Amino acid sequence: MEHEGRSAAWPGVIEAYRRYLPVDASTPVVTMNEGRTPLIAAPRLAEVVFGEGRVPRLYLKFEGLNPTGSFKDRGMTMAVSKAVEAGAKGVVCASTGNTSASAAAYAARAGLACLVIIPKGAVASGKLAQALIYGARVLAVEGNFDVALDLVRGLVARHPEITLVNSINPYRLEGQKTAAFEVCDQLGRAPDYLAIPVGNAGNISAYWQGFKEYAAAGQGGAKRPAAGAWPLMLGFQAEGAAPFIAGSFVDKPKTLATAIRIGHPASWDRARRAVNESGGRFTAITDDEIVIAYRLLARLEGVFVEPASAAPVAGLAKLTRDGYFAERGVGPETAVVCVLTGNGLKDPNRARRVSVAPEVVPADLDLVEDRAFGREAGS
Ligand code: AN7
Repeated sequence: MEHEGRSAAWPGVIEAYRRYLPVDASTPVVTMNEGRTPLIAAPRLAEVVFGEGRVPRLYLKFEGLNPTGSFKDRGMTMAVSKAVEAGAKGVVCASTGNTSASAAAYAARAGLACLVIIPKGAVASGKLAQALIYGARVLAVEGNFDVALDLVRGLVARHPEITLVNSINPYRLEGQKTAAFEVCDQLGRAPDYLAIPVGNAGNISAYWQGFKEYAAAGQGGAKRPAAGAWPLMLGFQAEGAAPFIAGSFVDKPKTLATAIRIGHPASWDRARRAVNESGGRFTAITDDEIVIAYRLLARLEGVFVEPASAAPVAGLAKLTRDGYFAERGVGPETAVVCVLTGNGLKDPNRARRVSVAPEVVPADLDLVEDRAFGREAGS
């Protein structure tokens, strides 16, 4: 590990990667010790996703284990620290849910007010619960995320004392790029492929920036001189909310993966550049494919994510079916990292809806045995 906190408790991403970040000794660091999420080997899932034959090594970067349950905390520690440094009175964001949960938590810790604008009825229950309990003021607008983000831009134009903490705030991506550093540190090199869901397109842009900066600093590529020092970037969107695949903005985005129900991605140019420069691609998958991947992650690897985070797993399976990996000669020496952006507990209703409800049984040993082991027992 390259970070300076190696022998002490993990200090959070700003202290761990301070030399790569726009902070100095006077920046008040607002942290919940986010980052250092596990990179989990997933051989059982890999067999199913990549099929028989030359199966690459699949790793899951489980960002759902951050303090508020998503990757947003990496960017929020930076954005809120810089807001405090600049003397902001509060922070504001539009959100499909995770940004608001993270902003509300870091604002609480910093003693700042937090205002959140969400699309009414389109935020998973756990995320809304978080924003509320952390003490944010939450306004639900009749409109989608893109409408909410426009409103927030208008608000900060009128109230410069409030800092916008969506990913158009450059400090957000600075923080989020540390995930790419960690992947390189954990793997001992840059992966060959990086699979990631794409909504507002900040995260794919941040990873790409991170891989390039780490390579430029001599990190992440040293053990693999023959290959590139960065991965091919594979961005995945839900079919009903896939502006990058359509090549233009989508006005009425639709998908059950509410986190990525976004039609006008703010980081449009940066994300396209990440994919083009790396030689990767954008791919759309259906909601049905997302749900299959969502269940497979849980059943084969014990990893419970929210639906948006299953999108890249669904996408890797689709690319395999389309012959993408066979053409490229992947095998056991190939490392594929899949970014699992959010925790499954964010959206418990979805998990229940795609599962068999528990059976009610009388408290009787014979009856319980019968139900559990008898002919009627479920699979
Ligand atoms: C779990 O919270 O946009 O492409 O407002 O919550 O960087 O936007 C969330 C996005 C992927 C997409 N996975 O990341 C918000 C918000 C999860 C997410 C994305 C989001 P970006």
